[in-house]
Amino acid sequence: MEENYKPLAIEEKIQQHWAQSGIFKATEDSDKEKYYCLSMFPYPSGNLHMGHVRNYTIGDVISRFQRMLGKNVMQPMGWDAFGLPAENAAMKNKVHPADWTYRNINYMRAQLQRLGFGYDWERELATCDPSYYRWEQWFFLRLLEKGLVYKKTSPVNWCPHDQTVLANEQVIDGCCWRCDTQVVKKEISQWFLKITAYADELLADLDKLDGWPEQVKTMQANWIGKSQGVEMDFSVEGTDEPIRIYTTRPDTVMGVTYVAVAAEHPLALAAAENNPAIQAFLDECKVMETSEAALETMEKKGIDSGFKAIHPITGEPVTVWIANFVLMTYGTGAVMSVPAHDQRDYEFAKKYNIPLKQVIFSAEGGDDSIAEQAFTAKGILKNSGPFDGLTSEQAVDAIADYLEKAGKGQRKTNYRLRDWGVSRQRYWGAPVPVIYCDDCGTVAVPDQDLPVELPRDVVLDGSQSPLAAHPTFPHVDCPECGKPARRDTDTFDTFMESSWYFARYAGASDEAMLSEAVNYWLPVDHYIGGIEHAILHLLYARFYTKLLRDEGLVKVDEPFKNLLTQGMVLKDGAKMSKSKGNTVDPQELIDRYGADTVRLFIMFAAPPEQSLEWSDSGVEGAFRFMKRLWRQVYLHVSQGLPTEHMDKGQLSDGQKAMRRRLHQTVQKVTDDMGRRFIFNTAIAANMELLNALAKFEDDSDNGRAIRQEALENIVLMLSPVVPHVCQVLWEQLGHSDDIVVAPWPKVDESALQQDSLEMVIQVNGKLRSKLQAPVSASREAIEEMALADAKIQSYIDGKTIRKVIVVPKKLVNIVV
Ligand code: LSU
Repeated sequence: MEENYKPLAIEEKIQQHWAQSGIFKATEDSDKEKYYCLSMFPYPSGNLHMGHVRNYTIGDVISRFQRMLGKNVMQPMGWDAFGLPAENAAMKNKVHPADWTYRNINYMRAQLQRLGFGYDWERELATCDPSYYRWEQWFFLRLLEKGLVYKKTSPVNWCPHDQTVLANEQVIDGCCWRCDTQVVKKEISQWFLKITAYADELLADLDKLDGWPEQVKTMQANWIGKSQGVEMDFSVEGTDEPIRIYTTRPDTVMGVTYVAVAAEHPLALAAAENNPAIQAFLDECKVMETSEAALETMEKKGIDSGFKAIHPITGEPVTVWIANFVLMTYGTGAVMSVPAHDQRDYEFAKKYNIPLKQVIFSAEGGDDSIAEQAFTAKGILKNSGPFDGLTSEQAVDAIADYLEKAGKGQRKTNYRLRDWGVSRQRYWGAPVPVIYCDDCGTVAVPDQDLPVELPRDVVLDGSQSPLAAHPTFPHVDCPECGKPARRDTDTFDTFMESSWYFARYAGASDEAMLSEAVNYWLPVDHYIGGIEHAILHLLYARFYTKLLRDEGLVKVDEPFKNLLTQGMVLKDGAKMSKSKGNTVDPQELIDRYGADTVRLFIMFAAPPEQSLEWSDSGVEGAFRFMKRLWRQVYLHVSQGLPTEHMDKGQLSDGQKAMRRRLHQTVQKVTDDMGRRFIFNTAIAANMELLNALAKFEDDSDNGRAIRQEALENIVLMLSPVVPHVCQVLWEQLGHSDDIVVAPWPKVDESALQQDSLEMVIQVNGKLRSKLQAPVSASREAIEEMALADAKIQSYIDGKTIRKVIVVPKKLVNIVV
């Protein structure tokens, strides 16, 4: 065995061995229990970020651990390859998005291999490959047949100068990122997937996800946003169309002092006719951002529409305002406003001098003043006519009943969730497989004509929709009547590809979207990825799984059994990012210390769900530990491996203590890694064990056999984290098999048993001595031993013993 640890040479050799032996290839013909471990696949953006390294190390450690526990493990990897970055890079560097993407894939694949991740590379996929997206197109057409997709107009960010649609991230302070022209909202026709049809199931099935963080389930539940409320109509003076509103607080309806409608509401449009001031306000609203975050923080503005709405219960007229915080795309595009009991309505009312009417008062006589802010709690109704004296809860029902009887409203369950708009007016994505014919209307591309391939020869100058501008792509004969027709020239949202890739890894096929093998592997047993995907990706993947199930393609209801959301990698307290200039390049570290040290540092620095603060000294520390581990095996091996078997019946107390320590560590590490998914403490326990072993200077036959046992176990237990060095050390410890498939250490229960244990002896509460007491000793016997202790004798000599307190297994306190 070499005296010194040389990571680079070792790692290259071991990685070659893994590649040649195909040890990570996963098959379905196993009598072992399956274990599908998946890390979120990367965008091939260039090179690996430290965040990727963390994500993929966690996944690899779990995979390797489960394999050693005897599971049939499948861990795949691939590329979320479509998307805007490739187009932007193409424009910037004059390189084709496909070339840019595949070059990045090749580079990043080599980096992943260099880190020693145990992937089944035969399952690798790239979503920009026509053999992948053809099935996405095929499935879209199945959904079209079922009525689960539809087209409707919906606003996009539009740059009037470049004549192009912009993604949200291309709008900087309301202007186009390229030409700085003010961006406007434009209504265009787009495809939607009916995720709302599954809202109830998506919400209810969160309860099945025991292995998900509560936080993520809460975020999803809030996003779906199921609420019980009342829908009611306010008639409008001078028009036939009432304003329909929805509220979850019908108990406050008697406090309505105005109604607010969106700038696109028909009433707003009617108000703007012949009124330039209102028209100007509507134009202003058109250039507004509509994200929820923007809505929260922007200045709330409005204008009196001139219309009066009639309160459905009091019959009194209230002003109809047009307000920038009401969105046509949300609910009915109108809200009832109760400024006394809603903070946003309150601020708006104060700004425009609209009256407030308090109708809810504190039941317990608490502070319910509306002098400074709205009173938003529930309480007792006053100023509410027939409903006076009711509690909010009672009033909800009473008012709903009243409105229903009067035919002016009804109870309604609402969802915050909207249907999923999947059309993107971009090039680098999967083409929407639809044709428009003047005679036949919207026609699906026939299955045998799939995939609709993305043409390579496009002009990308950022000023148009590249597919629409292509000389031949849009032109096609109608599959039904044969007359000239036009293709849809949009591409799909890239979340479409990531909604089913986990299934494709498990059941790829040339003949079908998914083969039968998918039912062997699904659900994913452990899914690891960033919290930024807590809502959209995870919700879309869950939705897609239900769609696939209803199409008979998979048998599960939910795709991911356990979910681990790893924390961010920070440097100097901030997320590592190029824009902040605080990134650490994983490649440099790998080149310098080797993959094992990087993996060890990442896993040791923090529990996976917490953020990890980067530390150069931490990396150095990890490297020093690798050298220590190597050295101890070296010292042991260079004496020649022990030939005698351990004689368990003949162990000294010291030997027993060492073995006990070893097996306690096995127990702890197994629990930390398998049940708690906490690896830093598992690694620390191994480090402590190695330190204890360094002090265990016992070269008897039994002593050496114990050292052999301990080193083997340490190497086994660390191998998921630092697999390369452990493979070499395993061989040096006399094994010819692959540690990758070696069984995980078992706890020897007999080694845990303790014949005696150390107890502290105090005199008047001060530590004075220690004693080895047999585990089975009675209180009386322990007391006797303590009093007989030579050191203790000197403290109690000549004094009166008042009391002796024995705390079993811990201490004896002698009060004198
Ligand atoms: N392709 C998508 C993606 O996020 C995933 C798909 C399933 C929607 C983590 C960090 C990230 C994710 C970083 C994984 C960068 C892949 C990445 N990551 N920190 N691709 O390439 O944690 O959370 O952006 O789980 O700085 O790495 O990230 S990605």
